[in-house]
Amino acid sequence: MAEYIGQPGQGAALEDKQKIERPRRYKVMLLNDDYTTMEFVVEVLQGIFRRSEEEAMAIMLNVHKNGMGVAGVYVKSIAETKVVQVHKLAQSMEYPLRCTMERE
Ligand code: TYC
Repeated sequence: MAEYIGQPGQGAALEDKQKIERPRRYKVMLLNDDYTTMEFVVEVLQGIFRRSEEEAMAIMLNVHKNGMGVAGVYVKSIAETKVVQVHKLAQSMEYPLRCTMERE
């Protein structure tokens, strides 16, 4: 419950007795495969993860070399939406691109 302290009219301060926790964040990961084109992965990173062309290229190459990598970090509902968007777009193009999320 929030309560006001201080004198009325003197710029009352708001004190919140509930502990406010920072929402948990989730890493959305892209996984490498042998079939999805590099161009498509860059498009996904630009279109869904709002990365610049340079960032998208660097992330894609990191995933290509190391097997997986972080596309972005979000609160849970946004991360879940991104995973669904990636899979829908990849399926529509018949690419096997996989995307997962894990708690930061
Ligand atoms: N390894 C793919 C290729 O050589 C490119 C690729 C990169 C695929 C990242 C998926 O998450 C991925 N065409």
